[in-house]
Amino acid sequence: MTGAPGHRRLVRTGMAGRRRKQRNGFVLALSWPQAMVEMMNSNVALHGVTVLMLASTAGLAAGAADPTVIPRPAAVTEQAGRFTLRPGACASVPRDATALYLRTLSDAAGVPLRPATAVAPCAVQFLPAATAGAAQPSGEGYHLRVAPETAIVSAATPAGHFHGLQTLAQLLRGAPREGGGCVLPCMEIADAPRFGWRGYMLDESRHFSGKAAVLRLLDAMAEAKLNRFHWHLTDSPGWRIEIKAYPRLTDIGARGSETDRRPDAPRQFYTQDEIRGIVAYARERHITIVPEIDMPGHADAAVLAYPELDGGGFLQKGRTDKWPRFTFHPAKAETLAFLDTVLKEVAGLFPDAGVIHFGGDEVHFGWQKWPDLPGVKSLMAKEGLKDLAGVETWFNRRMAGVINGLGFKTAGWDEIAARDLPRDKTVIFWWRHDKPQILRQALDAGYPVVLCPRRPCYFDFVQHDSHKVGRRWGGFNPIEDVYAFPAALQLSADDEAKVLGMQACLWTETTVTQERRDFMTWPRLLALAEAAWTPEARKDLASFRSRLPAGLARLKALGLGAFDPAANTAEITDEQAGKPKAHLD
Ligand code: TNX
Repeated sequence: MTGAPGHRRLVRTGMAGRRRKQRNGFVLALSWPQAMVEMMNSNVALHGVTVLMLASTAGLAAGAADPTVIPRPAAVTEQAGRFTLRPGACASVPRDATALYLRTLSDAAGVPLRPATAVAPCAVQFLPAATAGAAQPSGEGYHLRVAPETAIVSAATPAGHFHGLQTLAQLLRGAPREGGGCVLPCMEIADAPRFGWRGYMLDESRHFSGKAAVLRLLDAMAEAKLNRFHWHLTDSPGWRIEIKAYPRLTDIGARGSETDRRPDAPRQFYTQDEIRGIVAYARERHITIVPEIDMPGHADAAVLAYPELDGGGFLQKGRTDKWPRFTFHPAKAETLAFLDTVLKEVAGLFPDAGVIHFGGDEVHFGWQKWPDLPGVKSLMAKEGLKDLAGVETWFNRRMAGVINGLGFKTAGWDEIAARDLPRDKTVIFWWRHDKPQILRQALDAGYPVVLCPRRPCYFDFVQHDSHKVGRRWGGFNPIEDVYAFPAALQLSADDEAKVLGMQACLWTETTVTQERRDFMTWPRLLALAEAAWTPEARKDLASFRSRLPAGLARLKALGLGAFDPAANTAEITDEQAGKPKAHLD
């Protein structure tokens, strides 16, 4: 392991480092022992992982210095020499994921590989962290050493190995071919994420994506090292998850969508078997799926199926189809028993989720009828609740208790920041970008927070000023804003420690077709992935732009359409995607 001497400058990440400007775009060659010394001296730790930032004033070969990897690795060191992955080479990969690892590497390199059999060292090796030398990767971090004879990924966890696999695969995909082999410049990468929660939320209710699209999405997310898929499975237009105890939820509640209100519209939902399969598929790719069952608002579909749960709603702009049954009756024994049972089945389907999201958003839009509901009146008297917000708080606490009792943390939209829920068992999703005081309140109260403010994290907002379809709210969400996030929040070190991470949310009111959902998602989700993974001081928009063409080509190969901001490609609207006219009775 030798680094090119004589032209080294170390830029540290961490709170102090983040404020320091990187004066050039190159990545420094630095040997690990020296890196270690610097690291020990610097005493900078970020989320328990020490990350080095290396920069150089020397002109290094671009291929190794800024490899075409998204998200950009925390530290890259160019080394002398070349590594060639030849057809039939052996790869020693994690035993429980042999097929996935071999397929990923073979496909990326375009050469067949074979699993390790003999004692002789393989060309590609996945090893425990202890073999990585002094600077040990931990958690989701990994080291990748591409040497003349071997490419070695070391990590302390299966997730770390998996992220290293994705980096190596991206390098191989972009590598030149020579004599049937795939050639990489030698280098070392030391990488670890800035945030532990790097996510994407998909609204399945307004318009349904379905299993094939979700699996494709999970593949692309895994390649970008995203690790949370927040699955918004219920909302007013449709209930999308089979619940065995309540079959009408899917017999009735799963019919139609935001743009198809026919009572005999086809049912669109995930069976429990499909969900188990998708959860397993995600788990293999180190993505945790966090299910959301929205309550007590956004409940029309469930209430349509079980009218006895009705807590009333409102009519939107005089229309009769939106949303007269917006809330669950918050104080009725039947509602509580129903939700308890639903949550129990959900908990069984997502055993590793850690968190169940119970929504909690926008309840006040539809609670006008609550004061007239007999159960609500008696609950208020019995519990001494002064107003409807008090009823909402009582309901939130009641349901959070159930979720916690099932062994999960509760997640909710930022409305629940005022509910005084247990700090160690509650995660707040800050979404109202125009209410920074709510983020402040949540952080000051000691809640862990996922950042997903409408601007720039809602992908139903348009991404280019010329685009006609989609939301705007004092602006829109171009890829540059996604990439820069969350710098504008100027999080202190204390704040950042409480921030779990960030996610994009695709609400699907204005995305009827999969083509349009993909168009709104990509490549902004690559920008979000880099923003969530790469240390702030290593983020570089020009570098990201230079790596984006490879990212777009890969999305295409995965069957995912995308906007190309550099070429300003045509907007995909549902009409262009060939969607038949919406059915609005
Ligand atoms: C607000 S975000 C909502 C969603 C909508 C979205 C549209 C949130 C917690 N509630 O129900 O789909 O805006 O941008």
